[in-house]
Amino acid sequence: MFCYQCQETAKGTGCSIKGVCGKTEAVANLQDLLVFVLKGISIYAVQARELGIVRQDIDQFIMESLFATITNANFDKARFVELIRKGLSLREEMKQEILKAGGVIPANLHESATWTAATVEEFEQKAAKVGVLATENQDVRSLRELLTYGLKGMAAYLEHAVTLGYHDPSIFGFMEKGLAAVTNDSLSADELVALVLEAGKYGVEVMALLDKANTSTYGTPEVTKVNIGVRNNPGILISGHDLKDLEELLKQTEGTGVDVYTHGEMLPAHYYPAFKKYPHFVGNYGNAWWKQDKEFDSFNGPIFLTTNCLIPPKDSYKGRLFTTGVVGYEGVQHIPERKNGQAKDFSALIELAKKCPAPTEIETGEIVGGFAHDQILAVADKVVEAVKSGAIKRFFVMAGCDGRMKSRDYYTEFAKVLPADTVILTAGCAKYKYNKLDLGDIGGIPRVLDAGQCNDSYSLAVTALKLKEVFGLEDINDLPISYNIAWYEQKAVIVLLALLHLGVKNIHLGPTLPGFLSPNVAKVLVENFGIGGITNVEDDLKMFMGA
Ligand code: FSO
Ligand code: SF4
Repeated sequence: MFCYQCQETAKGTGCSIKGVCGKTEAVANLQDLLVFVLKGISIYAVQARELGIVRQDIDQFIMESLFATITNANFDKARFVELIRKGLSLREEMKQEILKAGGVIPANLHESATWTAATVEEFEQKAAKVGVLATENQDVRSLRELLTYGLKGMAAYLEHAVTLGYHDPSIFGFMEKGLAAVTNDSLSADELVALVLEAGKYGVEVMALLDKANTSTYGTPEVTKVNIGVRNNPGILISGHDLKDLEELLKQTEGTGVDVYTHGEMLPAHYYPAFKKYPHFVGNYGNAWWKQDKEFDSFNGPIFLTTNCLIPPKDSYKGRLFTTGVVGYEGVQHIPERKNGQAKDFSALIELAKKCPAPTEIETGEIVGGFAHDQILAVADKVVEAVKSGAIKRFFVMAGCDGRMKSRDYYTEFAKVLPADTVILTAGCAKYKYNKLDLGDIGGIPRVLDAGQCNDSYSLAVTALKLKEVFGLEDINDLPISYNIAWYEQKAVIVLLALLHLGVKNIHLGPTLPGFLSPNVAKVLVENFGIGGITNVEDDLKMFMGA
């Protein structure tokens, strides 16, 4: 195996024996083979699109499969075998559609479009040969993987939008174009760079689509105080990012005496008007994903993982864990998909919850969030006034991810030393590094403004664009905003590419730069976009404040 798609990759260069995330060699290789098959399907899908043929089921298969290979989503070997089999059969269907429409299949297609096999042993043999290292030139490999990880992030955001009934064929089209392109040996480095930047354009579009899907379905997030303590009833803990799963769970638990709590990235669900009406939607339990091994234990009741952010479960709570959608883990109960528009069935979780003790309290109090773009725009006058009067000197976008590494304490320290006339704009689970510090407010504007999930990073871009307009600036980089972003997995990659597309420069990424950036690719990003890493709190603060 060789995987270097996330920030925690072994030694910053690549996991080659077992994933730091817990992914086994067998699963890592099968994920590579699945992506290989998706590239083959995409080669046909691109040709089919030119002939006016679009197969929505195949588009969605590609999207869901990419999502399943994101860090911490699925550890279940059997699931990948099943997806590879299905992929091979859909690839054949796509090819037949082209032939039926009078298309000619080109000779010398990439192997991903022609290789086939049926047994798990054959899959495993092939899987070991089609991974990241199959591309020998390290710069080409770096660009191909940067694009692929961007596409994985894009797939995750798109999946959430599609689940709520929001589609955009052009995003599927780009995803397939990108996957097909990474098999093309004749593309130059410049052409690959152009595709990476184009991914950023679709990154903005997919985030805008998701924003529309979420707000049209569940209302506009409101500034909200979220309880972080517990009650005495049994509870179900829901994590991941899928709001539709949450909606159905809240409906089905209503009146059962079972409370519902959020964990990790589900916290921002409390900001939506649609979910506030449920009195048994009690609060948020715990912190970011990586603390789940302790917090799932003390929660005492069933835990429901709707998307990525699963870590290999401890035996002490494995029997209380449920997955759904793209998430999976061998031996963990999986809630089947919706059929014919019917809601998922959560009765197993509810029955189990009734037999479990109430959660053990680990914290008390409240945290405040819900500063999505509409809320910030509602107080735009106040914000503009505060900037003009000098009460707010600078905004710091500190969105992104949290993670296990000790070096991430940097972000807590950085938040603590930021001058009192600065405001943090956040989204994603990075917020847990400072959302429980008492950083106060500036004339009623809290110093940490949480826009929501990493899925809501779009909100921060809208806020920046709006401020640029209000201040009458030509360039988004003339705003008093600095970007000190923490990354972990592939959704952060598409957010980064989206910000680059919007013209944002001088983004600092930490706690380490991606291991998949070769020195030359990193140089391109530094020279063209001023991308940088982090050093230490003191020096970085001086650098950001222009001292
Ligand atoms: Fe965090 Fe990143 Fe959103 Fe993750 S922002 S780390 S596993 O993406 O999912 O919460
Ligand atoms: Fe390693 Fe990250 Fe890949 Fe897991 S996802 S195998 S931790 S690089």
